[in-house]
Amino acid sequence: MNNKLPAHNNSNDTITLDALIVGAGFGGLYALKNLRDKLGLTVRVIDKAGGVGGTWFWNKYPGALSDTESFSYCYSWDPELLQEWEITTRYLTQPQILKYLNHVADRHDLRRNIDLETALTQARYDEAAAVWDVYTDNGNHFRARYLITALGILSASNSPSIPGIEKFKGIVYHTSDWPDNATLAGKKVGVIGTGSTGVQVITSIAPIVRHLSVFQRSPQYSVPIGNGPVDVTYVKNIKENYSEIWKGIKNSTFAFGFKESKKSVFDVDDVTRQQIFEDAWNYGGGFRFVFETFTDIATNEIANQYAQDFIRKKIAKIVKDPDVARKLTPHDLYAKRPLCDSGYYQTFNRDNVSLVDIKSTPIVQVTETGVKTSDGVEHELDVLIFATGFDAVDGNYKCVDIIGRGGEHIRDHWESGPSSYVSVATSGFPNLFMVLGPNGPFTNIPPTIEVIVDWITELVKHSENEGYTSVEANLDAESNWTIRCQEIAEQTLYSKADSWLFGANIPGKKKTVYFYLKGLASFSEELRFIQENSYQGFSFGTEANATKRTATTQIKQGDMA
Ligand code: FAD
Ligand code: NA7
Repeated sequence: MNNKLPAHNNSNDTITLDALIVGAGFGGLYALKNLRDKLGLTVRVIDKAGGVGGTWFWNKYPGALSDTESFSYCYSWDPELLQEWEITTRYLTQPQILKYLNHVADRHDLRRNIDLETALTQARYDEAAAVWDVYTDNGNHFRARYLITALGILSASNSPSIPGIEKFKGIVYHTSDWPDNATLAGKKVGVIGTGSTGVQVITSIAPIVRHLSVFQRSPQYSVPIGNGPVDVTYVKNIKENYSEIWKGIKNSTFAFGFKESKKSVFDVDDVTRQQIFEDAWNYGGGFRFVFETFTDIATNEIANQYAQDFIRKKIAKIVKDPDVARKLTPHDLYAKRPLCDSGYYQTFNRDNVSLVDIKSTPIVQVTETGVKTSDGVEHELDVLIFATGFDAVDGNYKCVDIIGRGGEHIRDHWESGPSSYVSVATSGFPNLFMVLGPNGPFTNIPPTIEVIVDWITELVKHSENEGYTSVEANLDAESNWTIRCQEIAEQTLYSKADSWLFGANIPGKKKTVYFYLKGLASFSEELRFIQENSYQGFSFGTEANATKRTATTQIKQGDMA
C-alpha cells in the first residue's frame, strides 16, 4: 500500500461529528456499526482505499488467502449472517473475504457513512473544546469528539530501498498494493521476501511464469495449509454449533477456533510425539501445528527443537536438489508467526524456479534488466515483486500527524517504542481510541477486533452517560501495561526471533514489544477488570467549553447487547 500521503489542504467546510473512524477494514466497519447503530452517534468512516475491506482491498496478489479457517475469519456479531454465508472451502481467498466484507457493508447499510479515497493526514486535539480536528488529503475538515483509528496492524507496507531500483525497466509490484491489471504469465519474475506473503505468491505464480527467481534472506519453517473444499457435514456441524464455537474462540488464547493443547512435548514418548506432528502436518494449518499439538513449542527451546527437526526432515524429503534443500532449511528458532502453504517447498523442484540465497550473496543493485547479487550474477527479470511485509502495528500512525495534548506528536510520545493502555488508548491523546493499537493481543484478528470494538463502545457509552467530555489513559497505567507486555513476551521464544512481531524487520525500528502475548481470553479478563473497576487507569474530564454531542438520540441503558 502507498504509505506516502499528500499534505492536507485547508478548507472552509467543517463537518461536525460525534465520531470519526479511520479505516474501513474489519475494525472500522464494526466500529461504525456499533457507534452508529448501538449508541446512535453521528459517525463517519474515512479510508484512503477505493473500496471497503482494508487488508483485503489492498492485498490482491495471486495466492492471497487467510490462513485462519473460514468459520473463524469473519464476524460473530451477526448470527444470521453466520448461518446464511456459504462456507465452501476450509480457508478463504482474498476475493472471498473482500466479497464478504462488501456484503457486510451493504447488509448493514454502512456505505452511506463511508468516504473512500480520503486519507487522514493530520488529527489535532483541541483541548479546550475536547474535540479532534481532522484534516484529509482531499481538503475535508472534520471536528469529532471521538477519533477511532482502525488503521490496521499489517497495513503500512515495507518497501526496502535497493540501489538502482529507479533504473529498472521492468515492472515493480508490492504485494500489498497489487493492481488489478498485473500480468505475470510467461514473464521472468523475481520475488523478494519469503514470509507468509512471499510463500503464498511464490507457490501460486510458479506454474504460470516463464522463470521465477526467489530472493530469500531467511529460510522459513512452513507446514501444509490443508486447504480444499469442505463437505456438507463439515458445514452443518459448524453452523449447528456456531455459538459454542465462538464461545470457545473468545475463551481461547489464539482465537483460531481449535482446542489449544495442554500437553507438553515431554509428556509423550518420541514415537507418539512424531505421530502428533505427522497428524498435524497432514491435517494442515500453521497455528494448529504449533499450538494444537503441544503447549510448549513457543515457550521452551527444547520443545521448539522437536518441531524444528520435524520440519527440517520434511524439507529434506520434499526438495530433490540437496543444495536447494540446504538453502531452504532454517536452523534458527521456530518462533516467527507460524506459516503454512500450499506446496511451497515442492515449488523448488520445478525447473523454472531458482532460489537465490541473498544472505550469502546479497543483492547489490537493481539494474535496467534485473537484480545483481554480490557473486556478480545478474538475474534477468521482467517483473520484480516485493513481498517484504509491513511496518507492523504503528507504521500507519507514524506516517500521519496525530497531535495530542500540549501539541505532542504521537511519534514523539512513542519515541522509545509504541505504547498504549490495553491497546486502546494512549496517554496525552484523549478521546482517541485505537482498534488494535500497540500491545494488543496476537491472535486470529477478527475476534479480537470484536472484543476491542465492543469495549470501546462501552467506554464511550459510559463517558456519554456520565456526562464526561473526555476520556484519557493515565501515563502510569500505560507504562504498567507496557511492562506487563514485556514480561509476558520474555517468557516466550517470539522475543528471541527477529520478526515483525518485535519490530525487527524494519531497519532502524525499535526492537521492542508490540503485542500482548498472553492471548485473547486473558486480555478480555483484563478489559473486564478495568471496566468493573470504574475504568481504572482512565481519567474522565468535563471541559467547560467542550463541544456537545451532535446526535439527538440518547443512549438508553440496555441498548447494548
Ligand atoms: P486493515 O484491514 O488493515 O484496514 C486498515 C484500513 O485503514 C486500510 O483500508 C487502510 O487503507 C486504512 N488507512 C490506514 N491509514 C489511513 C489513513 N491515514 N487515512 C485513511 N485510511 C487509512 N489476520 C488473521 O487473523 N488471519 C489471517 O489469516 C490473516 N491473513 C493476512 C494475510 C495478509 C496478506 C495480510 C496483509 C494480513 C493478514 N491478516 C490476517 C491480518 C489482517 O490485517 C487482519 O486480519 C484484518 O484484516 C485487519 O483489519 P483492520 O480493520 O484492523 O485493518
Ligand atoms: P514478513 O513476514 O515480514 O516477511 C517479509 C519477508 O521479506 C521476509 O522473508 C523478509 O526476510 C523479507 N525482507 C524484508 N526486507 C527485506 C530486504 N530488505 N531484503 C530482502 N528481504 C527482505 O511479511 P509478510 O507480508 O510475508 O507477512 C506479514 C504478515 O502479513 C503475515 O504474518 C500475515 O499475517 C500477513 P527476513 O525473514 O526478515 O530475513
